[in-house]
Amino acid sequence: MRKPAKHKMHLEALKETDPKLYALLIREKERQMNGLELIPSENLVSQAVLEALASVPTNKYSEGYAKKRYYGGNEIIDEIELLAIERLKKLFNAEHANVQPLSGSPANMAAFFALMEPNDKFMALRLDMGGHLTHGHAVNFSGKIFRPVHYLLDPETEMLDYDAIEKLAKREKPKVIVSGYTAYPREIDFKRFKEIADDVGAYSMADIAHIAGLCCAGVHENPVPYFDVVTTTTHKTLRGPRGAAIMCRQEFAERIDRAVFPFLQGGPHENVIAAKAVAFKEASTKAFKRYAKQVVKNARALADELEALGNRLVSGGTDNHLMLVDVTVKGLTGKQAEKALEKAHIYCNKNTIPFDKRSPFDPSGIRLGTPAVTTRGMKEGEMKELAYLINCVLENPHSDSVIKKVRSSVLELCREFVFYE
Ligand code: DSN
Repeated sequence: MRKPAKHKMHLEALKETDPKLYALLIREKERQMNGLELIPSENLVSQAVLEALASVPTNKYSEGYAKKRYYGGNEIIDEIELLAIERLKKLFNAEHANVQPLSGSPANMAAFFALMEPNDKFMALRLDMGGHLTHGHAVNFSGKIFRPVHYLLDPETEMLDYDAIEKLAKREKPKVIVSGYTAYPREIDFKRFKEIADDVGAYSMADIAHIAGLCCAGVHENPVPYFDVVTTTTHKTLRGPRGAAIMCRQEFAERIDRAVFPFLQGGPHENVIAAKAVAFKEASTKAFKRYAKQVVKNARALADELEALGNRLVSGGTDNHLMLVDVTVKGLTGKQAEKALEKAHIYCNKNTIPFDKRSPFDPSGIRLGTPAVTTRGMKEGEMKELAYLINCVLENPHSDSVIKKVRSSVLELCREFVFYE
């Protein structure tokens, strides 16, 4: 893979009219370019995506759907939205797609309300095991309005235990079974999930927000063609603008569309939908398939090297774009590790590990991922170096001189792999 072309932010007018905000945006771009982004849910979008985001559909109200809007003047907006829908359907082999969800949480909320009534029971993985807040956490709508029954990971392997999930499903008879996670480093057997759901008469729902880019590139099993409903964000491995989408079988199309609008949302953000259309086109290219493969290769290289340097990886490694490192082995908490790495311009997030004895505010682990550094063009060699740098910080979190040395190596790498000019 060649190093990606350099991309630009166009801020000429802002520079004139609002120098204060202009300066902040430039500083944020510099921060992104002068650091290594290992938060697995973040990525770097192309200049074409940025241009579509900053385009005139932001001026337009278009409540409703193509040809059924509540405002006039939407004939071109209809074409933009239909283009995004057609591209997404083709990318994932979906029968129906809704590209209006503003973000991952509202997408999941719409899916839940399309499939369930308040108080209905559903199954999902618990947050501290790698699930998401919207998968039934007590502080979230999903745990307040519906009745979650959580499955857990196997305490020995720290992986999904499909036999235990099947047993629980047979006992609990949920209306929906949710698979797809926020912090699970292993491959998901979606076919098995579908069989379990069919067996107990539950709807199959997958939240592929994290792995969507891997699914459409054929690097991870794609559940869309045979699952009832699949939600995703568009800004993680899919490398599009911040937003979300829902795909489903035709029989759920009307329920999904009505749950997004008028039930949950108002006017869709059509400039973002235009940017989604750009990203879906990009994701259908051979170059994107190569990118997705490299994301996984890079994650494996980073995980292997971290392990070789004496770190403990949850489940012993990774099959996808992310990994969890149990930093208590190095005498640290997740919060301390995140902060020390941040000083060295290496960005990650503190994260619970399965059966964590610590609180989510200062858990035992950190979560690392390779989507953004792979977009910058880095490969296995750089991952090896990165593992060494991360390990230096984890072993010397209080040493200013070590952090300074690591930071200067990080800056050197960053200068070699510039993405935004
Ligand atoms: N915030 C996302 C993540 O970091 O995985 C999930 O919503």
